[in-house]
Amino acid sequence: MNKYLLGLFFSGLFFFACNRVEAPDAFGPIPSDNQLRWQEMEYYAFLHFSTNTFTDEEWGFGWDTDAQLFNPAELDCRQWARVCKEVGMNGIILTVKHHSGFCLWPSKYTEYSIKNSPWRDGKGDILRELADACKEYGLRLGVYLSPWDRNYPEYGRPEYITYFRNQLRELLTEYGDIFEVWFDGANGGSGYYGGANETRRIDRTTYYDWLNTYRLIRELQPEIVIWNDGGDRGDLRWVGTESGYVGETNWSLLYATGNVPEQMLRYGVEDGDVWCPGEVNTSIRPGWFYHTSEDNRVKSLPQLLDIYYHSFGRNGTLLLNFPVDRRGLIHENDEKAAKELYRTVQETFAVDLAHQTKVTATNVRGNSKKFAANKVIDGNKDTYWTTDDDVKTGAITIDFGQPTTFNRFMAQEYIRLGQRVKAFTVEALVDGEWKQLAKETTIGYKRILRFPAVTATQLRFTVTDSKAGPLITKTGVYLAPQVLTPPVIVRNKAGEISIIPADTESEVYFTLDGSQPTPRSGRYTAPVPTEGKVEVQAIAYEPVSKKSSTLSREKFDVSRKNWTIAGIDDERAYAILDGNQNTSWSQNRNLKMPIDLVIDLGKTENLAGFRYLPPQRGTNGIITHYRFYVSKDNKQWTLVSEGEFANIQNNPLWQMNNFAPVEARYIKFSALKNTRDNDAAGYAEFDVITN
Ligand code: FUL
Repeated sequence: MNKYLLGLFFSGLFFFACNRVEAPDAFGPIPSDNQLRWQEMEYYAFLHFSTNTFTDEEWGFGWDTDAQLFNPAELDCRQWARVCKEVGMNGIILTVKHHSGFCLWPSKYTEYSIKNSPWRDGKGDILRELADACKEYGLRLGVYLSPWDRNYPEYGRPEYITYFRNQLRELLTEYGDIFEVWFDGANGGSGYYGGANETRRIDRTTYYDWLNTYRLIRELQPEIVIWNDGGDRGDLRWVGTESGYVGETNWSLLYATGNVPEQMLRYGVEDGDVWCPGEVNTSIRPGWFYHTSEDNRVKSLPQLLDIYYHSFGRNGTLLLNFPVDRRGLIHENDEKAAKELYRTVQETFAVDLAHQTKVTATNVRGNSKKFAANKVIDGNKDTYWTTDDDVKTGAITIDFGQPTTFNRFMAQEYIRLGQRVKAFTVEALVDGEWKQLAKETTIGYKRILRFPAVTATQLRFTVTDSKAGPLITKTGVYLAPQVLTPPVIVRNKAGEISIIPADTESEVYFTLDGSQPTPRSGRYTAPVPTEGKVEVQAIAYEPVSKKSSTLSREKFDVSRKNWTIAGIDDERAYAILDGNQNTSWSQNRNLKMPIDLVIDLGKTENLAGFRYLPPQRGTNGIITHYRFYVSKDNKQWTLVSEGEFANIQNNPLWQMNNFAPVEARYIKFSALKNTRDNDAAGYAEFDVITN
């Protein structure tokens, strides 16, 4: 054999040997095919739509709202699907039945549905129209069927479970493939219940007999994933908040049985025995349902970007809600905001600076090409870089070949064989020296890091701790465009307006006359004294790039300068009038509900409503039921409003209530009940709305 043939023989043998290196075994729990398919969807829409849309509520009561009220004259499911597709989403989950029990499909099992509404003369089927639209636009379809039904007469009794399963059977057999079913855990207790009008408590762990319901679901839709925050473990978990984020450390693992405390929802558990990844659900507006009053409170681009990076940038998926409006459409403002987010994300991730670079690793499994470092940039989600079985740490170095500027880093584990990485660092080679950019914990399906732009010739990604040899399927390096965060506007009790920028580089410009601020309007330098009603609009402006942020806008009512909290001799109580949402005050712990808060407004005002912001830190003292009284003399009181703050526990926003205008100098807010059923009444802020 000549030298040439011998060389060929040995390199052939070497090639053969390399490619015979076996793939590692799975480590710990692994995702099912359904969970994997779902994870890769990454981004999909929630649509909240029901009678609530027409009553301006977050939680409807049921029977007391006539189905006749439901009449979305311009309803167009193709518009919903078009918007979702155009903003980069892959599916839609519709609230086919929310807590009020009203059904958006003509269920055979109830009269409380669109069949008794004027919409399409009672002959329509919203779910059918949506299923068709999803097919046309290539989107997957999911359903939210509320387990709590505040209308159904048998709720709380075994008969309701039969009703619930009958409805599920309709939904899962008559509308084609359903990718996800969503079972909300809310159970406020009180309801109309066919006229009983009472509080019905159920045991969430036993009442719904979930395991048999799951069996039925999987039989009808073998490819579905089940989301359940109220009972036995489904396929996916809630992340414990509706504000749009999951923990930076985020294991897609949970314990198969037992209670799930909030910590576990937020972070998953490292030694969990079942695969249960987190889905981040949040709304593009403050509320889940449409309220005209929130038309200008759609989340800004920086807020949406935070949600983006804090959800599927942290090994979650993002279920972003559009509240369908009274016309039956996704509102223009919501569409615009979601498109801006999509454009920015597209722009950020269009060019992967690691593509076509030289990538090396400290260790490669069996020295095999199959597991080599460059697998992280080959664009193939079925290949990965990994190490020998006894090596649990290792680094990948990306050599750009020239100074390269970037501010985002992305890494993905090959989760088919389990989630492994416990800790990693990212460093940049700047002027010949390694500089640490990040020191983080988990990766999972996808982790994206943001840091200030850096110019470097190399990037080093080191897995510093892992349960077993790390399996990295992709890394990416990007340069995101600069997006300025709009400033925060607050007014203190004295009436002084402060406008706070998010960073030190940008300047702030503002107006008080309702006009659009520009770098030629007043520049903010110090708190601005104001009296009475005022509308403040402000922008952040960066003089070098000449970029402006989106607009911040706040409307303030009468000044609270002369207000006093009656009968309270404690300065700390004034935290509720200081304009700072992060400070709060709780009434004396020895009081028993109802607990009254009496405020002297200092002079007679023409009152038309009030606003209450619950404590923003912790969950104690969040008031759910109230009565609101007014008085001219602090003796004779008139009740002007009473009711419930729906969904305030999961979504602790400003609660606004309007009533027929009335002249008064004193107000009394009486707390009747809180989310924990104890005697704590807490407030972050309290304000009035004048006519
Ligand atoms: C909550 C519900 O009570 C809200 O109304 C909303 O549907 C949200 C997605 O889940 O817990």
